[in-house]
Amino acid sequence: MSARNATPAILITMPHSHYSEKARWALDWLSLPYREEPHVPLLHRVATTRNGGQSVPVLVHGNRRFVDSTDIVMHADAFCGGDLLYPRDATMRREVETLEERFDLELGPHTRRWAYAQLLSESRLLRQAMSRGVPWFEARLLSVLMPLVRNQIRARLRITSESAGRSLDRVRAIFREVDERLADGRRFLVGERFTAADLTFAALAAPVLFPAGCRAAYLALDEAPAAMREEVLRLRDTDAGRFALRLFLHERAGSPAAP
Ligand SMILES: N[C@@H](CCC(=O)N[C@@H](CS)C(=O)NCC(=O)O)C(=O)O
Repeated sequence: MSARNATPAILITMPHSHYSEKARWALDWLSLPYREEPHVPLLHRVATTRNGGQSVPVLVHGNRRFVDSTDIVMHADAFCGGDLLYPRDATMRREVETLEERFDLELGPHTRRWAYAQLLSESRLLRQAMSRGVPWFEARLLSVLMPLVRNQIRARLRITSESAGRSLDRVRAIFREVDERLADGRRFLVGERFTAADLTFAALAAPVLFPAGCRAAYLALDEAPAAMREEVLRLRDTDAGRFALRLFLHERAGSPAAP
């Protein structure tokens, strides 16, 4: 048995989390064997704090713990031999890491805040997405915890209609930057092949694109409120939106289904 197969990893997630999708996509793309352990919001902290983290995703690999999606992707890339999602060339690698960090810090929080603002009133649909694949007792508990979960999300992410509007502006601005980058006809954000920069952009844009092929648990676009649907269609109809959808189609397809 190869070293790669000897130590199947555990990926602690929440089913609807786009940062979890980022890590999951990387593990799938690199064919690093893992078992996913999805949890509902709030109860995820039992699993993450036990492993030295807070948020999801957390990767437990042998006796090592990785408590941030970027650390997970970097570890997985290095473990699988390197020069896969991060180019060996130092200048290109720096460019990939800079974009990845920008998407992590800017795109991810703003797509999430805008999407939650549209969906917090859709309690039943939200609960369905949040409980996909979780242990049965967590799914049961979530029906009781749902009002608390919604309040906590609203408070922690400071969701108001004004902040959601500002987040949408920020998402559009990042999409315009990506449009400009792609304007010279390039197929990937850095260099000639798929990297962690592309993966991170597409995964963290997922809450505003509802991409086919995404393994995060989302409702179907036609179940979303009309105003959300219209905005998703507008964002899909941009070069950046089409780019992310293409990445899901060509770089994500064929990966094992999420639980
Ligand atoms: N910087 C972290 C951000 C992860 C993150 O924000 N995860 C959210 C879900 S998308 C989360 O776990 N929120 C609940 C919490 O922080 O306990 C990463 O890249 O892994």
